[in-house]
Amino acid sequence: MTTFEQVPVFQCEFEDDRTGLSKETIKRALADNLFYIQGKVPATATPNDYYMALAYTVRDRMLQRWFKTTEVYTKKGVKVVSYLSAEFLLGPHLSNNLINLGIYDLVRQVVEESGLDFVQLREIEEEPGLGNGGLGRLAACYMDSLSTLEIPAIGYGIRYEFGIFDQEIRDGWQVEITDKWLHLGNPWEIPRLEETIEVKFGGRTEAYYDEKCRYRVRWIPDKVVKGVPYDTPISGYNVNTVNTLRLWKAEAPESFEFQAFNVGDYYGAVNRKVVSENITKVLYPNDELMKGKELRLEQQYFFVSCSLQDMIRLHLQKGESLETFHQSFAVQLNDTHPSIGVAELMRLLVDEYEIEWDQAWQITQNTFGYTNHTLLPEALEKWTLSLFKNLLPRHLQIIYEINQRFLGQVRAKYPNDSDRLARLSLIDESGEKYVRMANLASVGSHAINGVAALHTELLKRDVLGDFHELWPEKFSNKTNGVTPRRWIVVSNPLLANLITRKIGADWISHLEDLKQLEAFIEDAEFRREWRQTKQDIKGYLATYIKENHGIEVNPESLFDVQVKRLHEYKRQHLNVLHIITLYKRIKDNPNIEITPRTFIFGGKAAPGYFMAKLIIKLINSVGDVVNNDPDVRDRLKVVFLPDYNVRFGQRVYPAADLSEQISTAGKEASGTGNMKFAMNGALTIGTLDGANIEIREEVGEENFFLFGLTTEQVYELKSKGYNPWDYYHNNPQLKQVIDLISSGFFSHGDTNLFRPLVDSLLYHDPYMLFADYQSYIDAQDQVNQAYRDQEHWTRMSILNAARMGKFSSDRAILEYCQEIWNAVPVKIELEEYIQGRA
Ligand code: KOT
Repeated sequence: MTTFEQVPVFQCEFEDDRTGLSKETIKRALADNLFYIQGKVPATATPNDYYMALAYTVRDRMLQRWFKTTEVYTKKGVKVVSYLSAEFLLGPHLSNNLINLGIYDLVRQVVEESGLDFVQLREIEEEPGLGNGGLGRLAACYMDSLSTLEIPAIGYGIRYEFGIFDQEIRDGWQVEITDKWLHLGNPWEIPRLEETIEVKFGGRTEAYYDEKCRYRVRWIPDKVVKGVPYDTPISGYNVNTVNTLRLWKAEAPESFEFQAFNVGDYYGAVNRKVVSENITKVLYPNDELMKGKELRLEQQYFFVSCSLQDMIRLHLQKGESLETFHQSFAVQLNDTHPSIGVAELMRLLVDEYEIEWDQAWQITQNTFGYTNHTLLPEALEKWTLSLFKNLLPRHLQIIYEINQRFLGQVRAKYPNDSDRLARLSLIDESGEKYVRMANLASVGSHAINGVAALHTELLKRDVLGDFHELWPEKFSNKTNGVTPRRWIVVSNPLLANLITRKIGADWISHLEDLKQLEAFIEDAEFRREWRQTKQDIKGYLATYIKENHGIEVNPESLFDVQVKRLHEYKRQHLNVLHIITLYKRIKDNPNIEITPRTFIFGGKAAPGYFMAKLIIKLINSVGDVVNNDPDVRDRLKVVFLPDYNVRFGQRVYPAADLSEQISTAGKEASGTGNMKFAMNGALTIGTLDGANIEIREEVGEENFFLFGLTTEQVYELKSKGYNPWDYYHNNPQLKQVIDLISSGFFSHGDTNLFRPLVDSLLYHDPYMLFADYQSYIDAQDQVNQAYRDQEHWTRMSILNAARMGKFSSDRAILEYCQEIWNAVPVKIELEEYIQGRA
């Protein structure tokens, strides 16, 4: 059993079933919640009933802190960070809250003493998969750190009824299944029906003169939708702060139904309701791809308008005037998805609260910060003018006005530079006209940041180069981080305990303390324990794979893992080329000495992304051949684990020996999986891309397997004309591998199946796999060599974990607080009987 002796447990002087932490009280609370909330007695209760009772028991123990935290934030003078994100990829709440409250072992014990299976109950929780990947998971890590650092904060987003689809693999292909995460209820959220907000859509605008003869515009919408807030508590680790994640659900307002009923249009009324409620039905499953769908813009505007109106209400409730709005809220735009907020805040201030344009603009710019998460051109958001005008006619006028004033400034600074003007304009007029959301976010924010050092440099040079020239002072880098609570303590309790036994538990909220582990590097017993821990965890994963997927893997083999969304730039297919290379070596020389490896893949492809789906099929097809070839003698195994999600991440990061971070240099903005692996003692094979560069700097180049072209070399090669065909012809090994795929060897003789993939590589290879192939294979050969020396490998593994302090989301959030948000911690004090002796 895991123990966290050093983690303080909140204890109570005075106990009741709602807050008490004695074993007896928790036991009674479980029984009470089962009866009074689930309406069940043990004789009829299902495992889900017990899970629900357990979840309510834990939630009850957060409520006092949550209430107190919210109360303090309504006080004058407290600045609140408002994190606006279309995605929050939270993952399961139960274990995380138990750890943050310091009651994991206690509650587990009580559950087991009550004759229940704690692990079974824990696994019942449906994870809220309200995000696609990195961007949404980052938002979740940041919420954890904001609470842990006692920063007043609120996360605003969308309560999708269906989150990221569940993935099944049939005949090697991805099949998408609806994610019905709410089907058995969600005990972690509380609807706040009385704080519902109205959002307008469509219609037209009308100019008029007010009573003071001022020119004004009013918006006459043709649709109004209600936004109902659902609040989820976000606990901090070992502190009283419990912040709020407020997610909006769309509902149709009654008034519209009645109107329709009155004219006898029953169908129309119900249909309108359905259409309104569609807004928050489903998460768009495209990662890093912009699709100009109207419903997507509706989603964005819906949650942003609800959130800004909510903030204004809170600000006014404090008795403040709107002139000081930016002193109450620092609003961060998680990429451009919420960037319509710039126009919406202007509309609210100017149209609804009658503030003069210039002052409203000051407030707006002082309020917003903008984080960019990608350089991929296909991910940059833009909306056609016609779509925009139909849905948000007033916002389009406001954007024109912002643009006119902004371009006036640009013209004054750079006279006669029409090309620059065209690039900076909020409207793309090069062909069909578009609103450029990155330009709107950049103009409307006082701070713009990238998510890793290289990414920020490229942002300043390329995508936002003109903005950087104009306002260099707005730009800064905030390298991403991840929360060590979820990504070490919750997911890897064995390693967490080993570390805590050596250096105490402070590292959990001060990750730089992991440095202290370096003092034990010469301690053979410590190295043995470290190795044994990794081995045990690999054993658990091997059992899981056997039980759930029927594949036998050798826990002694090197676990080589690539888990992330499927995308050509992430180059899962380069990994496959390596597997085939090894396979070919075995086939050519069955007795060759080879380091046994298990290749583990996981990740979802956007449903409309054919090439990504074909790569999944290729992985599974190669796996079928390799796993069943007697010549291989189980020395290589390839498993694609379906439905990669946060929960599975928690299982796989701790078990990895090798972390695959092999994107084409300049394409991965940061990556955060790379951090989770290294924190858990995996070594990285990677390119000089995103945060890999900084990870390598921290862990030392001798503890990192580097390969591939640099960003500069990628540009150079592209500009002088890259020809993948030359690499194919000049590298016999590569040629053999590609020819084997083309020959139908992995597709039952079908030479057409993988042709689109092979042709794309041979004739275009936009992500330059062929250029990096040999360097990748050489680096993998070094990995094999290194893994044979287990003592040395263990040292490298320890050093990787020990040097990951920088990549805590606590460090990242502190930087945002100091350099962008101007936000400071606010201690939440509890009454004596709740505070107890903690
Ligand atoms: C998706 C659509 C539009 C714009 C950006 C995205 C996006 C970017 N989705 N995920 N990302 C990832 O964000 C992570 C957090 O910053 C990065 O670590 C990762 O490199 C991005 O790919």
